[in-house]
Amino acid sequence: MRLERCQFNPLLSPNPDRIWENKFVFNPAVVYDGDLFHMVYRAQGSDMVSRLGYAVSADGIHFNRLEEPVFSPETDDELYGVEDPRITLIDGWYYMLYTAYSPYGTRVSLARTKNFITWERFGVVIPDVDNKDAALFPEKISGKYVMLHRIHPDIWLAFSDDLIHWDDFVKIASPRNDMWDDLKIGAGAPPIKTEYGWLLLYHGVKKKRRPIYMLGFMLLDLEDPRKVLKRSDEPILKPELPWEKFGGVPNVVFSDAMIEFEEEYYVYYGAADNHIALAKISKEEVYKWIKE
Ligand code: BMA
Repeated sequence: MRLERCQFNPLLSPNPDRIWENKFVFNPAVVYDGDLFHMVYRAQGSDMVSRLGYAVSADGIHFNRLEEPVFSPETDDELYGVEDPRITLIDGWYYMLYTAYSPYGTRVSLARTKNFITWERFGVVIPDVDNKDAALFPEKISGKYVMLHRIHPDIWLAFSDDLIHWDDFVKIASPRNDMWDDLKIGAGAPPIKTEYGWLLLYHGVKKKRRPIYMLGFMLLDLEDPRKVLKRSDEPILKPELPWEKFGGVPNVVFSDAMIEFEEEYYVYYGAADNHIALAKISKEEVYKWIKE
């Protein structure tokens, strides 16, 4: 099972005319509202601070960007930047988990919006521990909101009544020796519900002198997402093209976004921490893997 790259890749590249995004654009969150594809992407410019830009598209391939970032560091926790957004629609709000990066480390933070331009900020929601790669499930499970997060090198869950206070941390998956994901793993996109379980796109990193970031799937139990039902033995996307192998950070495909569009899943990914690209797979192929 492999993702198929879009022929128009890369979809977005750094913009030399804009000081905040003239170096790198990568790792976007994307949501589809039934009409438009909304992209919130990570950008670095001359000062190397990560900010989030906004781009919109009618077909999921051709995106128009706003001139100014829509989300920039505001607090001491965000001194070095706001990174790697993942967006989930819950009760009419787009909730964004992102990494706040500062001299204190990396922290999972939360904000929400209805229009991608104005944001309500809640700040750090998992304090006191280096953490990243956080994503929300789109609905409550057994009466609780559920979050995926990453305490190095594993994928964890946390549970909450109000999306702000999180506890009951539990580790659900770890790197696997001698496999493609043997160094560390983290959630990719917010999970998508299927009749077979929660489909979770995740990234795995292979131990090498220069580590390689790749993508795979996990299937989590619908009622008890602590149970991992299945996991990719081989990566479904790995760095192969020149702009995936060479760039800001070489040998990286890294995703924060997978959406359902007609009969396919669209996976948006950052390539070499430098460009934004799209790869697709039919639902049928994924279901075949689930059932095999
Ligand atoms: C991770 C995150 C990602 C990045 C990846 C590869 O730790 O910082 O934003 O794409 O490393 O550099």
